[in-house]
Amino acid sequence: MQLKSLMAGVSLVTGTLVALSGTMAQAAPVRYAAETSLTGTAPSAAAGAIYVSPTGTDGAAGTQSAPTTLTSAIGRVAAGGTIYLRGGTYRYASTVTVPQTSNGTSAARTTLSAYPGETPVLDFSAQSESPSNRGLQLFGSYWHVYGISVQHAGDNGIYVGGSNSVIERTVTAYNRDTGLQLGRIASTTPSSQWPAGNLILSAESHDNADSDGEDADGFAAKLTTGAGNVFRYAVSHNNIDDGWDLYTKKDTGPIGPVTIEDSLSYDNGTLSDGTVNSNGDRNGYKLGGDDIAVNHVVRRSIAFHNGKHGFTYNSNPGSMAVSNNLSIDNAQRNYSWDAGTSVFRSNTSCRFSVSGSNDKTIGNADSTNQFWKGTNGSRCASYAGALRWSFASDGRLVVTLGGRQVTL
Ligand SMILES: [Ca+2]
Ligand SMILES: [Ca+2]
Ligand SMILES: [Ca+2]
Ligand SMILES: [Ca+2]
Repeated sequence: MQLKSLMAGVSLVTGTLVALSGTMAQAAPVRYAAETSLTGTAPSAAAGAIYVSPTGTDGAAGTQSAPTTLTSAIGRVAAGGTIYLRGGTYRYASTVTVPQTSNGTSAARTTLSAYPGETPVLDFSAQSESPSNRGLQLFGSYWHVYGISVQHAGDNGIYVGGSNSVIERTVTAYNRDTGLQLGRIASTTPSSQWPAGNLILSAESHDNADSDGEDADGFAAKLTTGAGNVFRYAVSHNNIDDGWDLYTKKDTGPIGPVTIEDSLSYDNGTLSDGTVNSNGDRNGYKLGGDDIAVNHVVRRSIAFHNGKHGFTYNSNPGSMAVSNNLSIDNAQRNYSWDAGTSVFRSNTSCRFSVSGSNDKTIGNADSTNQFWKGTNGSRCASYAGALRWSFASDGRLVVTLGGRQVTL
């Protein structure tokens, strides 16, 4: 039932999002299969790989014919080695951790990948909702995680505490805190060792929800993250709190600058089944906290039909570079900045069916922007209609509005 419900949810959200009504059209689960066909940037078959299957055993050799378990494979993989997860559902009651001592190198990341053409799903339904019940914890550095779904964890689905890893084509869904979150390994971890230089690539995060509705975002690099973390071609939707959250707090100090590019955030604040929690913040991209300046970069990204603001500075008074973004029909402001010295270039704001509020920006905004102050600018004519998206075989995010491909 768990797999079935994930498949149903994924097929639903990969269908058509009708802009005017918010109704999702039905669609066969075709894209889910295509998305994990691994024909694009997937790691190629590696000699000496360790094979893992849902029916593997700890003591098995880890060959194709004698697969082992994920936890055993993590314990024995060499730096730069490869673990293949065969398709199917892996049920865990305890967190799976890649320890801080397990590192690849910049020349050869250690790979944890779906076996080509297959879909491994790590399911943590057996966990209760608790901060100590994360799904997959990546504390090692220089890893490449590819093509894995993590669902129903009692806290984050995937938590990245290490640095310089690539997290690609993952799907984090129905977890009871943020789907994919970056943060320090322990409360004693110094800020010099906060996770840095990670790339979240062609990843999807949806329907994550905590019971009080306050914390579960799609993606978060917040509170205790270092410099150089990048989200590219990432899609966050139907999470109970925000699509992205870059919150920073006085008691832990500023996080490092984050880059979000070529990404999509839609319908956050409302789960796919229609659930809304009044505690949810519901922003597409929440870019700050506690009046702390951090100079994030947000470019070529789309906020669509989120329950509060599309892009919000959220009290970040820094100099963010905000360029070539598109924000449509978010419930309050499409762009919301009340302070700071951010630089805005070539951003577009449109309203077709949600009245909302006028955009507000403080900082350096020139005439290349078309903000919404009661009327649509000329560029909006190209952006009317239903939202659809998919990942191209090379991992690029392809978004269409009204059947027209969006190029920002
Ligand atoms: Ca948590
Ligand atoms: Ca919140
Ligand atoms: Ca909570
Ligand atoms: Ca949040």
